[in-house]
Parts: sequence; C-alpha cells; structure tokens
Amino acid sequence: MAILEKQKYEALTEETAVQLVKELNIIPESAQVTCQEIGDGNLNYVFKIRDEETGKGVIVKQALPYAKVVGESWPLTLKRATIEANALKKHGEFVPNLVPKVYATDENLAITIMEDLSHLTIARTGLINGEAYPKLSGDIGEYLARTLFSTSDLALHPFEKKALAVEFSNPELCKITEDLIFTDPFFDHDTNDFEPELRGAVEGLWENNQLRLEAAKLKKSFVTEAEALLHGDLHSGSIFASETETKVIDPEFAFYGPIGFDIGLFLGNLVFQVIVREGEKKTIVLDHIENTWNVFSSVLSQLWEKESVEPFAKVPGYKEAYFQKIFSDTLGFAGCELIRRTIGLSHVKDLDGIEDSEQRISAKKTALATGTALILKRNEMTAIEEVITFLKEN
Ligand code: SR1
Repeated sequence: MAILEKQKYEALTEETAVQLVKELNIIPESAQVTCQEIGDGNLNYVFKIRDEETGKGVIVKQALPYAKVVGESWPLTLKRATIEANALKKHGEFVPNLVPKVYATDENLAITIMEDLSHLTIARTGLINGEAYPKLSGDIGEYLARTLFSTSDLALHPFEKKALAVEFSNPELCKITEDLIFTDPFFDHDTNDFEPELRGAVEGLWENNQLRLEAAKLKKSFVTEAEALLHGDLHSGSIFASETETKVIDPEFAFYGPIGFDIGLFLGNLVFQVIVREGEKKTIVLDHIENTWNVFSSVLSQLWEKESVEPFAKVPGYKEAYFQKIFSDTLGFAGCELIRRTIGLSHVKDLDGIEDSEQRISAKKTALATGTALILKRNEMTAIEEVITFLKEN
C-alpha cells in the first residue's frame, strides 16, 4: 500500500484527484479516465475515478476541514482521514471480505484511496426501496463479533490493546457523538431540528427525567468504557450491500468504546425500517434484527471459547454477564440513535423521505416512543425475541 507524502492540505478537484491516482500508478498514466465527485455524506468529498478501457474503478475520499452538513462554520479535524484508513486496515485484518481494500493514504491531504464499491448500493437507500438484502444481518453479525472481539482485552495483550486505544484516540469525532446522540436531543438545544407537530412529543422527552437519567448513564458508558475498537458510526448509510455482498465503509468515528454501541446503531437504523414497512417486508427487517444479534452472539461465543486470553473467561457465569451487559447497552444505544435521527441534527431518509406529512409525523412519533422504551426497558429485556415481540406490538 502506498503512503504519499504531500506537504500541505489542498482540497482536491476532479482533475487533481485523477493526477494523484496516476502519480501513484494505481491507474496507468496513459489511461483515459472519467472522474465524478459522488459524496452525499455529511463530512467528505468522494471522487470516483474509472479507467474507461479496463473498467477498473477507484475511490479517492478526502476529508474536508469542516462538516459539509453544517458548513464552514463547523471546523473538523483532518486527522479523521487517518483514523478511517487505519480502522479499515485494522478491521480488514479480521474481516477482509467485509471492508474495502485500501490502496493508498496521505495524512496531509487527508485522503484514502480505496476499492470502488459502486456496483453496490448504500444499504439505507436499498432498504428504503424495499430491498431484502438476504446476507446483510449475517455479514454484519460476523463483522461485529470478529472486529470487536479481536480488538478487545479478550483477544489482546493489555499493552497491545492500550497502544491501539491511543492510536485510535478520536476526541473531536467522539465529541460530535457525545453532543448529537447523547446530549442535545435530551435538552432544548439549537442543534435540534424537528417539525412543529412534534413539539409536544419532544417536550415530553425533555421533561422525562427518568429517560434523561438513563441517557446520562449511556453517555457515561460511551465516554468511559474502552472495550474494543468500534466503527463508531455504523448506521445503514455506512454499509454498501447487494443480494450477495456486504461492505462496511466510513469508520472515521472509530475509537475505543463500548461494544454495544456499534450493534445498537446498526439495529436502531433497522428499527426505522420496521416502523415504515408493512407486512412481509416488515418481517424481513425484524428477522434481520434477530439474526444480527444471534450471529453476533454465536460467533463471539465461539471466539470466546476458542481464543480468549482472559483467565476469567472460563469462570462460570462471566460469559453470560458479559453478554447481558452488551445486550442491554445495545438496546440503550439503539434507543438513543432512534431519538437523535428523529429530532436532532442529521436526520435519516427513512423518515424524512415519507412524503405524506401525517404519515411522516406518525412514524416519527413511533420512533421517539420506541427509542424511549428501548432506553428505559433495556435492563429488563434479556433476549432478542423479547425485543422482536415488543417491536411487533408497537
Ligand atoms: C456533523 S456530522 C453528523 C453525523 O453524521 C455522521 O454520519 C455521524 O452520524 C454524525 O453524528
């Protein structure tokens, strides 16, 4: 893998992005190429470059020094590009088939050059269009179990684990999550964004001190529990999918945090689809939720039995307690994600894309109520089947 050494940051254009991949011989100098900026996320430029003759494509992703979703008034560290490239490489050691290949990085330019996955669709878009993605939950369950186990104290010498935790220290991006997921939606904060019809329901959240107390506990877990190297932003917009493939992208929020956070974000985003779908299509998503947890826990359990270096791993009851903690965290974080994507900064198309305003407001109220219940009931629920029953009834 090439590591470029540019002296200073400059925003790429379609022309300079092409120059760069040619300089690096990722695409030959003589090749006829096309280049398009295709980024539709909140934070980065994404250039897709294609060799017209061979059909080979590469992606050049460049971090912007501010959050695109807000504008230049919200400066953002460029170090996140290095975090993202290193997280793709680290997670790629454990699940090479589930992340894109990285061809080159440049810390000063804040770029990662990687495999083009545009034959796949962003899972959120596909799910909104009614896709079933039969491999999605099995692949993500596997991704979660292998990346989280392999970077935790269950698998690593404590020196190695702590060195990784230092390498992946990501305070600026964590602060975004702390504010946008855990704090702002539970207060009357100016980053919040919701329709006037939701004001009653939102004020109900702000007055619910039991809920705010539980949100505070979840925030504390997020801030203090360095359990494993998380993706850090594992929503359905961070996953490419097709009938036969799944690839996890965009780990710029990666850091050492609580294992349930990645699982909770993924499941929370599936819950939006449970809310908006009907009949058989809803059942498919409920099955994905159940299967994600089941695959995650069964693969983690096998890794625990065969590969754990933790002496306490064999103490009767420890594994069950460890899994129950992850389960309860997962539900709480899923609940926070449901609430923040409904009334906070940075919404989801699953809800905002509903054209009929009555239906949209009703779906958003359901998202808020479901998020609240998951946070409040997370310690009472002990099995994924209970969650499925609850989601079917609500
Ligand atoms: C300012 S960034 C807003 C959101 O986009 C990312 O995908 C994260 O979810 C973040 O919270």
